[in-house]
Amino acid sequence: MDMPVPSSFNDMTQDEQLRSFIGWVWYEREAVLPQRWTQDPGTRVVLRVNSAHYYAIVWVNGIHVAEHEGGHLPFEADISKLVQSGPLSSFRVTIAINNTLTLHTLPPGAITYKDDPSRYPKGYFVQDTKFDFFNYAGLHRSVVLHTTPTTYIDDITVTTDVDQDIGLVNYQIFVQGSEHFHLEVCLLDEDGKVVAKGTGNQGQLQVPNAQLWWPFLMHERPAYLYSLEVRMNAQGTDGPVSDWYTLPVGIRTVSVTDSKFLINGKPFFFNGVNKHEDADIRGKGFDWPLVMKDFNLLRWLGANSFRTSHYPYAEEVLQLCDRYGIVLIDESPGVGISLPQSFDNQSLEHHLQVMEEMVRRDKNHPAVVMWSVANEPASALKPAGYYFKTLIDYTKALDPTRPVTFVTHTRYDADLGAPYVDVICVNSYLSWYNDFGHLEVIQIQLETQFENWYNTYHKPIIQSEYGAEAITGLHQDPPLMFSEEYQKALLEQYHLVLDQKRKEYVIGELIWNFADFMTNQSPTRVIGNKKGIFTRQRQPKSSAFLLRERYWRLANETWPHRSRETPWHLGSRRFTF
Ligand code: GCB
Repeated sequence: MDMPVPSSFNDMTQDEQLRSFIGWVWYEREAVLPQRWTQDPGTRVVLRVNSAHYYAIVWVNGIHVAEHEGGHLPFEADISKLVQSGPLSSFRVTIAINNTLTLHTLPPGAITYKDDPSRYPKGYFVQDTKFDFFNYAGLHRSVVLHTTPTTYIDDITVTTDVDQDIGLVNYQIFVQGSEHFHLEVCLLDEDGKVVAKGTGNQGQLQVPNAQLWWPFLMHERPAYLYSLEVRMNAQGTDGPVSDWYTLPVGIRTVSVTDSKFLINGKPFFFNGVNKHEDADIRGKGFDWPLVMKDFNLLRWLGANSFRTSHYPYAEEVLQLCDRYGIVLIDESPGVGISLPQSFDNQSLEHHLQVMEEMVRRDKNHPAVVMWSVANEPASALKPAGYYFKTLIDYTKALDPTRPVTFVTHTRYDADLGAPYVDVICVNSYLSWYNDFGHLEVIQIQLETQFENWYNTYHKPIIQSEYGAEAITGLHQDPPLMFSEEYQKALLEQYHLVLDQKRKEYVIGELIWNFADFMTNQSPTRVIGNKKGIFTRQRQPKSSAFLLRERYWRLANETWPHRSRETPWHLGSRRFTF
């Protein structure tokens, strides 16, 4: 059958068996390459798969070229030899994908065989997961072919610092294919003016009177991006080779005190949301109109941040965050780690590998201000202490410039991972999963939650999830659960405490969730999770207007010196694309 890419395959047909399919699916197509690519031995042809969920094996003309575990991070294969060996300019690419989750995958899952013949047919099994979103599968992001010269710029690492009004841009460049090369770097401002130059594979550029990268609504000129142009010249086997790459660079600093999160030395508050990559029909497939709509809604809300719950999002999303000044907590797919087996060495080793791939992919985005290595693990289990210490130490070694956290729902006095995080991120669903229907207990319980955590750890705290389900259009006053009124009233109770604690050590609030999203079927889910403040089709519920009023007000109160953002302009519109 024809299958669009990018897209999840699950919702593409009327076939329930395909929707809930577990096992191998096979993607295959022919591709035609320009003759230039196939005839020039100085060209390196690369096949890049941006996301294949979950386990993928790739063949070119039937020859195995790559294998990758993990559904949210890219991988690539150098296929030059295969496509340059004959006169053919077309070739066949085959990608087999298996969406089975085990105790050692991220996220973990388990296949349970039901072997009671009086209740289940022979060989019957189900995929169990401990996370609350549908395990969509397929080629979720683009598969691209691109070229480089045979000696090429393989990677760049940029870190930034600020000394008085001088911006410091530290760079390190990795070249593959030759030992003998010459590198020139050049930093340009947004007007294209060169502001600093350097040579060699590492160094520091100094930018006097640097324009810093500031979050949306925190400054009159947010999200300032310089461009780092890297040019390489080398002597290849067949003569001189050159390669160049341009990387957007935001100059900013991030640091954490015992009660504050500082960006460029100033306290930053996460007025934000949690999201999912999720929508009708396409499932987790990347979709530009959807992404654009979401960013416009974020700005309409006055939200300045989100967490990539519960896995790394598409690179295009991170690029837009850089451009708009939307701050990110970048989360790994370590969601639902709940059984002791998922804390063993095999799982830990894979988790370290995922952090390595994620940091390598996302390290240069100024929008990313913190790594989250997991969401709601069973962090009271004995092995959790060693597991999180190792994972967090490793992530800090990979990137010494950003704080690291994981998001917890364990009690403050039982959490064995919390000692190792820089910021306490805590989820709670007061008056939803406990004391349901009793909004009157939220204030006292939330106050207790914050005080317990702060008095134990003296670290800043983010309320990293809170919320309630609301079926859009369902009204009930006085508020009852699942009505729009109840969702709104619950948020208002949280806000009363958050307003107080923001003055002390609470540094952020991330609503669960930005939009309704698909989950497994269960007696507590009505075609998915309905805790969105927008519907799955991105229409606002009453709570969205409440949040919008709150986030714009908080931004105006906290950062009053910024020039007023006019969200709507009259007159003609200019579109860039
Ligand atoms: C949580 C999870 C999130 C769920 C949410 C809920 O704590 O982190 O993935 O969707 O609760 O709605 O139950």
